[in-house]
Amino acid sequence: MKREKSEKLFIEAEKYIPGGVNSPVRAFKSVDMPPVFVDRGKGARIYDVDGNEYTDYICSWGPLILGHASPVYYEGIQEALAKGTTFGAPTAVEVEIAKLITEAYPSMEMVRMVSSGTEATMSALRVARGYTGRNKIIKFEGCYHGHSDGLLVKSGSGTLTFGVPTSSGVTPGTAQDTLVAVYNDLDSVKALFAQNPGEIAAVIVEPVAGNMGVVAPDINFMKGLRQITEDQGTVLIFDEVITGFRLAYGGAQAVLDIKPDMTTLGKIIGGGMPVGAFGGRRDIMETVAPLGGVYQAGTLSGNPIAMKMGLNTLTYLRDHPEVYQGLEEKAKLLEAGFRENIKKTGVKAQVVRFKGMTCLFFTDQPVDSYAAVMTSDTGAYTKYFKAMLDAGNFLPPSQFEAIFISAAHTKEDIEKTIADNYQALQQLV
Ligand code: HOZ
Repeated sequence: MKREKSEKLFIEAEKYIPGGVNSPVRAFKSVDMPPVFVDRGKGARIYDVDGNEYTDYICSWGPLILGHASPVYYEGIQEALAKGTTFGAPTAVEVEIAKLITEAYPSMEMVRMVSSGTEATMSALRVARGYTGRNKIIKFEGCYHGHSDGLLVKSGSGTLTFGVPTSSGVTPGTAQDTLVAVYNDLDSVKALFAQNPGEIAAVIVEPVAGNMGVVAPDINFMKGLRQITEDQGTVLIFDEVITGFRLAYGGAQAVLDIKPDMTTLGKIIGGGMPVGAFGGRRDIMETVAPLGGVYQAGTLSGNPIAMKMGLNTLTYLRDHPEVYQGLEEKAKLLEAGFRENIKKTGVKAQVVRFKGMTCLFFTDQPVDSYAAVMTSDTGAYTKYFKAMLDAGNFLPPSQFEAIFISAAHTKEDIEKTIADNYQALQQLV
């Protein structure tokens, strides 16, 4: 596949933008090639600036649950644009989406809209600290909660991909309030509580880890987190920026049947626009300004165009529960096909799937922990990625990211990808 225009654009981009990209995970650096510049998308497909067509398994890193450029996202948008794009004053659509979110997530009695997942998690932690009057938080190694200082400690996603799980520029003072535990290991959490009695404001966790590839939660671990945080008066925050409205309409908390104290959302709730949200129990959320002393604000928070696109998406998902059944069926098909190909080719690889989220790890160890994730052969992933890209499959350019599918992907798309997967794995033998 030729990508001359992409290559030229990248050379130009590198002159003005650090690494030529506006978010590191887009750089394709870890798969040792220049990034693909996208021209347009439709349904399950994206088309690059050279005219190459791909089936998209990134889906903008999760938001596009209905595929690219679905008319659902755009309903009423021309009219909304004509009225003006931002006012810095409340609009009716903000109330509508807040109502819908709180109905879908009973644990979120109140919600505040922001413009990204990073803002959502950063703000949720401030609220938890304000509410409890404590400073320390617990996060898990390999979990990624955006790029605010205190959360860039032993993080996932791009930080893992580029080997900087703890970012430079984070002060020791900030980092010392972030305690790091082991995902799926309750004893590691108990030990931190024992070492820091009465000091832990919040435990923040991805209820299904999706930023170190995909690691499914051990249900007893998650239930244990709920119990210990309840016992210790610590705020349990589910970071559902990825899993919210994706695993199920009610997110991972509905699937796992666990009620956190606070939840962060993003991605899908914006219908492709930059939106995040944090919310939780009323008594906790009433600490947020102007009701309480925890300050949080944003010029474009609750932007009416973004809210309308989010509302369109969420309303559609509420009214079409078959979307979730379809996503899971397609993910199961992908899982079964990949497993069969691994068996036939003898390549050392594992498939992890949780509901509609999937990941293929190049390791011979079952992947149920960060430690197992880290045994993956990233060189093998690079070769695999390139072969899949040339066959027309747009996979995440990193071993440590999830495969996302959308309602627009068909069974035939998945079957073609399984066939391409076989050929790509053969090249690794
Ligand atoms: N970190 C997100 C994927 N796990 C994508 C957002 C980004 O970093 O660009």
